[in-house]
Amino acid sequence: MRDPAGWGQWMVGLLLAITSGLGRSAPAAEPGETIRFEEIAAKAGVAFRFESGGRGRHDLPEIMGGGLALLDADGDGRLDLFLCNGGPIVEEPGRTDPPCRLFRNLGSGRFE
Ligand SMILES: [Ca+2]
Repeated sequence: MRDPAGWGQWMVGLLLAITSGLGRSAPAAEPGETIRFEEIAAKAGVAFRFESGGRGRHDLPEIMGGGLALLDADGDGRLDLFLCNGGPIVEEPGRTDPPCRLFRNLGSGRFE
């Protein structure tokens, strides 16, 4: 089952905004200033599309969605992204569920 509301992509965008801004101070917004968000997942090297793994049974793993973790997986001092898809409780023969992905933070808002 796809993510019709696009929440997975929205979450990735938010994470990129958070991880790329770690350690920096945000400039103060001026009164009446408009805050804009920009979709930078592809530019940052984060190619991930959330899949719930749903089979229409509405089991807990189907409705809970995937997950994410910010961790320094390679010990370089930069937070990496681990993005996880959902999945069914019972495997179906012949069906392969989309994998979870680890994106290593290269710095300067780039991941691989
Ligand atoms: Ca790291």
